[in-house]
Amino acid sequence: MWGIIATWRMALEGVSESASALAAGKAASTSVVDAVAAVEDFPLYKSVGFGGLPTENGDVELDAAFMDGDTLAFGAVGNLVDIANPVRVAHALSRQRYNCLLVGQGAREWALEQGFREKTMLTERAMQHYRKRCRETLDKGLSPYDGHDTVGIIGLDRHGSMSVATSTSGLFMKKRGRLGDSPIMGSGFYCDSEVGAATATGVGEDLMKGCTSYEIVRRMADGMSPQQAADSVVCELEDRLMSRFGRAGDLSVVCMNRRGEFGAATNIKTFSFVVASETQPLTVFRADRLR
Ligand code: SD4
Repeated sequence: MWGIIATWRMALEGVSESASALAAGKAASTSVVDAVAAVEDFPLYKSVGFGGLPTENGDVELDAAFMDGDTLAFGAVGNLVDIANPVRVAHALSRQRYNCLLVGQGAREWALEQGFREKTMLTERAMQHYRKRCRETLDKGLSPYDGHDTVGIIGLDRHGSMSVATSTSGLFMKKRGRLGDSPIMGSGFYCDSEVGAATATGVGEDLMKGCTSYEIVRRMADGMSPQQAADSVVCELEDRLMSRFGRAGDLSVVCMNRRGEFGAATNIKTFSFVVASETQPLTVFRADRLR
């Protein structure tokens, strides 16, 4: 069995290529990294990689992660500036024994030392969005946070290995140095080849409150189907946030177990996700708000 699942329609092209690679027997690890890198490279996606929207200071600070479900090794970068493919840096970090999560200047220096390519990630189009937002919010002060989506991709290969990778520019107009859930293991992603994997998109500050991805994998380990695990985690987290915190941001998740069965859940009106597997032709699905 092989399979791949990704957050958002923007992953379609990358998933399509990696689905063929997985069908041909390629490893889950390289397949998910290549699929995420394809999204990072596309200049018109405003929330990932090249073309991502900037912080309130006008810099593009990117977060990305990778986890290998066989070894539980992970690598992640946060607030990485002007390096072409953050997910490839995260993948390389997962091969290190220590220093697997690097942020800011340290992450950039390490990437450059390793020979990763420098690239100006702020595009003219992203700059226009930024200037427009600055004008709109001149009186009220800057107010984050719309225009954000993370690509998160899970792969299962024919050898039974699973991997997950994420990449995002985080929240538009975020503070310099702000990290969301996407580079944080257990919140934005988790993967265990003996069970399955999950990845999240939405408001990182809220997704982290539930250790969302780890919780989904734990429920799958306890015997829930991927769909049951996704539904129950999103509903319960939203309830907890509402009753204890008084509000709940966007929470969307996808997951897959080691048999290639998948699930997705959201508390927003519609959330698109992409799936392909040995038994599921490449399809863009839409999950609707649970209730
Ligand atoms: C973050 N979770 O930085 C990311 C952003 C995102 O849909 O996924 N938005 O908080």
